[in-house]
Amino acid sequence: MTMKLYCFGESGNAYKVALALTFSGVEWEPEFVDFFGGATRKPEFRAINVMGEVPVLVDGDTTLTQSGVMLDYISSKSGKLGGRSAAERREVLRWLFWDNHKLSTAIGTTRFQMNFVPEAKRSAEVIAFMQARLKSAYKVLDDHLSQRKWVAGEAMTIADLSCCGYLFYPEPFGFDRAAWPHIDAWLTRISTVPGWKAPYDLMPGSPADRV
Ligand SMILES: N[C@@H](CCC(=O)N[C@@H](CS)C(=O)NCC(=O)O)C(=O)O
Repeated sequence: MTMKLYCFGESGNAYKVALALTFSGVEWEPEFVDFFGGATRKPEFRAINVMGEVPVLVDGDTTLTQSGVMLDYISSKSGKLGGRSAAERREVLRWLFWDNHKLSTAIGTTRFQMNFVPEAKRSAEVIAFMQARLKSAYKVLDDHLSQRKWVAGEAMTIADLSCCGYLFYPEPFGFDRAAWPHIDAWLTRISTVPGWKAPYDLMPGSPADRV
């Protein structure tokens, strides 16, 4: 059965899941959510996800929210991208939790402030604070990748897909890819895996639709 991913192009959390579906060869289709038109605040969407967040993944009778849960589901169901031993799977989980707490959420908030909030409502202090925290996270990831090709284990896993999700976006959020050579090489490694597409080529909706 074809899985349905509720998503929109700007959502890095949805992009992680779209990459996992694509790389694991699962049949899927996007269901566009008009996030910038307020769709996630409407009762119809809250009936699908009480948390009011994108992404949502539907596979037959199973509805999942939280990108980390979806990544785990896709790797378990497809037998791909999940780590090859119990120790590797724990390492995968460790980086999924770290990404959700320290990397993706901080990038999402910073990028939203810098690009999608009306200019008059942007806060330079919030942006500077978030960017300082993010610099520490980039260093953790860059140092980790200086010793290895993939985030967890000997091959690409869902930990890579979770951590890379926001780093492929073109809008500015204070991330200078050239300043982090190991992250840079790892992003290139991921983007050369067959099937890879940039976020706005993999999911419907982009900032260009709103100009
Ligand atoms: N931890 C969640 C975060 C999901 C999330 O923050 N999604 C954003 C779009 S990328 C959203 O829908 N935000 C709505 C809100 O926070 O009200 C995940 O990994 O799925």
